[in-house]
Amino acid sequence: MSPFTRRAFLGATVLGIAGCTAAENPLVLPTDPLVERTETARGGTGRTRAVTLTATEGQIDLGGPVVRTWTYDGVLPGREIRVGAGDLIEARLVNRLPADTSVHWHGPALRNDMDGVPPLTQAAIRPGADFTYRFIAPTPGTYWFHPHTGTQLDRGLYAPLIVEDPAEPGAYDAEWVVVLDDWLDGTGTDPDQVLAGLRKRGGHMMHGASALGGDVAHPHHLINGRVASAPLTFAAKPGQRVRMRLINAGADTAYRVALAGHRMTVTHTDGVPVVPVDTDALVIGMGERYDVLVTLADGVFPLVAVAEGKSGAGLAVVRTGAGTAPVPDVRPAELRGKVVGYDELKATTPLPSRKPDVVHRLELTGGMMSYEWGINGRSDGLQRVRSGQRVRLEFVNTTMMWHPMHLHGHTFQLNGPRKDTAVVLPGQTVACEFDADNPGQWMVHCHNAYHAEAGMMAVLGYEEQR
Ligand SMILES: [Cu+2]
Repeated sequence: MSPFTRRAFLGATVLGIAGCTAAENPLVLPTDPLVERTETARGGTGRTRAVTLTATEGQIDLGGPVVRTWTYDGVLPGREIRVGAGDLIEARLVNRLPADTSVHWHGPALRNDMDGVPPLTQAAIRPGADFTYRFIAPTPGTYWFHPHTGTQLDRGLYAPLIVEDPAEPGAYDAEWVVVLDDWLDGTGTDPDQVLAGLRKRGGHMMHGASALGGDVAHPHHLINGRVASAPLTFAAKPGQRVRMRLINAGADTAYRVALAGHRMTVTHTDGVPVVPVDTDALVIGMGERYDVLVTLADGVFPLVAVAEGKSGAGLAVVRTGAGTAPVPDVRPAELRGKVVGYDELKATTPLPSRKPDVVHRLELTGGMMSYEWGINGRSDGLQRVRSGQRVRLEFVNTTMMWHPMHLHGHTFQLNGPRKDTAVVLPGQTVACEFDADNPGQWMVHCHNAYHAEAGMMAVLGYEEQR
């Protein structure tokens, strides 16, 4: 557990850790009536989707390897939650784990007290206890959910959250949700042991030929819970158009994804529509999502997710006709083709241009040897904003590692696309802007589960206006 997560954020202690002086405004806590008022103003459809998620320990078959791990309801990935934009999600989490847990809803601009970040936005859900998340999912998109507690993200606790667009033209015949994950839990180790080892011995950067290596050797790479030697098959007919929703649920692995024999048309970044762009392959950092359209050819085609800078890959099979199944280590030529970059992607509804009211510089700090990561050299920093401000965040990566930086409760505008998670390469500065329109206390952190737990996190805190 990082020093940060041990601190009590709720209540007056937040002022202490923030180094707040008497002259500074108090913060808008998750319990503030303003949070409720903001939710009410979202309106919504009046429809409710009620689900129960049971976080539980048990045996899972990955398609050969059987592991003891933690999942939602004994399945991997967990069952998807699918709603329409504006619907109310009522998700009861029952904790049958031997540890505290929480559920963070990754991507949607939801009410702050339902963001699932103990102790910042709620108390941890204790073993044997339950907690019901109730929030409007205001914006269509491909999202997902996972715990925001320790390294639990690197167990099997993740599932898609799909918010459909009632105005979607639906110009496709089928839709596949494709969840990528690096796996080590139950293979003779677990994420807590791995983190303890990184802290004790320091990490080893695994880069190979890629700038996007990781810190940890995950023995398996999964697509929808299956190892490459026992892949899932997506069946369709030649000529059909398919929307694939790609989600990287990994803890420490960027994936390079391609479908053999096909180009993909990118339509959404982190759930937000972009002007369509064709590409051979995509590189997806942890926490990122891409939606693509593909018109299927006739035959059998591997869908491959290569672990960048590591060995191994996830595999699924797309079958529209006759043909032999691909070998587990197939590497389609498209993987070496064009990879679309952020600068080639343009949001169809970009944030209107405006001078920032406040600029926060977030230096990503730390290193592999001591395995202490931070933002501006600390793990408990506070960046103050006020409702109505245009905020500019500048992520300045001073480290030798890359970091997928995620902001809760908002999407931000990059130079091109709008996203909620952005890869920042070693030595690189990435600037993003957003309008502060969702009051509360929000995490901004690295989505490498080990970096986050080793301290690379801060809070974007709304101040009360007086
Ligand atoms: Cu990181």
